[in-house]
Order: sequence, then structure tokens, then C-alpha cells
Amino acid sequence: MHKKGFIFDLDGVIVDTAKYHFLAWKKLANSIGVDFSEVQNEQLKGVSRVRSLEKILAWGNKTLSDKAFTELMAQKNEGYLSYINKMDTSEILPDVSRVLDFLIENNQAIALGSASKNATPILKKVSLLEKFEAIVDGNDVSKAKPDPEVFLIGAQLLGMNPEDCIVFEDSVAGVQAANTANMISIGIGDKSVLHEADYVFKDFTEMSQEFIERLIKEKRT
Ligand code: B16
Ligand code: MG
Repeated sequence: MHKKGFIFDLDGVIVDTAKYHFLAWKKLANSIGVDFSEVQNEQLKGVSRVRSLEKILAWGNKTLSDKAFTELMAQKNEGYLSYINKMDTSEILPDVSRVLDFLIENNQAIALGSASKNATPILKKVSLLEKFEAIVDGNDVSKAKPDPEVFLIGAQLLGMNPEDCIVFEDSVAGVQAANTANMISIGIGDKSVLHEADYVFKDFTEMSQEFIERLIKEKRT
């Protein structure tokens, strides 16, 4: 029997939490007199919370004490969680459940590989937590994407070799992390942005059952 490890990113792949990150960062940035646009928010996708605040401060030409920095991080997360707390299954992106269920029916190993420290509560809110055999998130890694650490830990927890793993990612850094880990990278989003991925789909509605069956059977070349 063929068995592969399928590792899913969270934000932008399973749910669209980028819009909530945007609202929370915008409120925070504006409160310290810094402008923040949706275009800038794009640059924070897949980026850790610490690095995101560093970037916002740099855009606004601000420097802060360590204490103020930590306080702002906590404030941002509080704002973000107020949106997360209202999430439900209606926020699962199209056909994510179909793909997860197909993989489970076919006895495949499934992990989450996310930069977010809020991954477990989000998966609980959308009732998907029990579909994952392993969760690797921002609490488990010391090096952020494009470092492959998050996916390598995921493979290890699933008991799979990296070359037998497939990663679904919406960020350039995440695709690079999967490639460096020697895994098959599948970009979810825009082909021109995610051109480093082995395959790109606009979303899971475009991914056929035959394609997934091929992933299960094929060796990485
Ligand atoms: P948190 P992913 C990432 O999630 C988001 O894309 C990114 O915008 C966010 O800053 C990061 O998680 C950290 O999130 O503040 O919840 O720890 O795409 O890696 O699932
Ligand atoms: Mg993402």
C-alpha cells in the first residue's frame, strides 16, 4: 500500500485568516500612528508575529523598547483572537474538506505545518482538529519559513521521509521551505507568484481526485 505524508499550511490554505490578521494589525498600527494597507498585509503572509511587527515598525520608521514591543504583540493577538473566536465551519476554504476526507479514506498521513501560534484553537473552531495526526505550529519551531524546520518536524511526527511528503502552501516562503525540505510543493494561489512550486492550483476546487491519487503513488524525481 502506498502511504504519503500530506502537510497543510493553515492561513491561506485551510482558512482565510489573513483578513483577520489585517484588521488586527491595522488597528494596532494606526494606534501608534502608522499607516497600514492591504498591499503591506500581503507581505506578512506566512511571516511570524514578531517579524510582522518588526516590518510594520520599519515601514512607519518607529523604534520601541522591548517592553513596548511585547505589549503591542499581546495587543495584536488579543484583537486577532476576537475575530477567531467567531469563526465556524463556514470559513473552511472550498473543497478543503473533500481533499482531507479523501486522504483519510485512503489511509494517508496528515499534518499541519503553520507559522501561527493560534493554529490549534483555529482548527478547533472550524471542527477540523481531529483530521490531523500531527500539528506543528509557531509554538514548535525556532526557525521561520523559508527554513524547512516546520515541515521536517511534521514529517518526523508522521514517521515519513521528507521525500514522501507533499506540502500545500499559499506563501512563497512556505513553497521555498517545502522545496528545501525535498518535499513536493503544491502552491495554492497565483501561478505567477508561486512559480517555484512543483504544481500550482488556484484553490482545491481545481484539484482532481486523479491528481491526488497520483501524488499518493508517485515517487519524487
Ligand atoms: P500568529 P500560516 C501565518 O499562518 C500567517 O500567514 C501570518 O500572517 C501570521 O503572522 C503567522 O501565521 C503568525 O500567526 O500571530 O497567529 O502566531 O500561513 O503559516 O498558517
Ligand atoms: Mg499561509
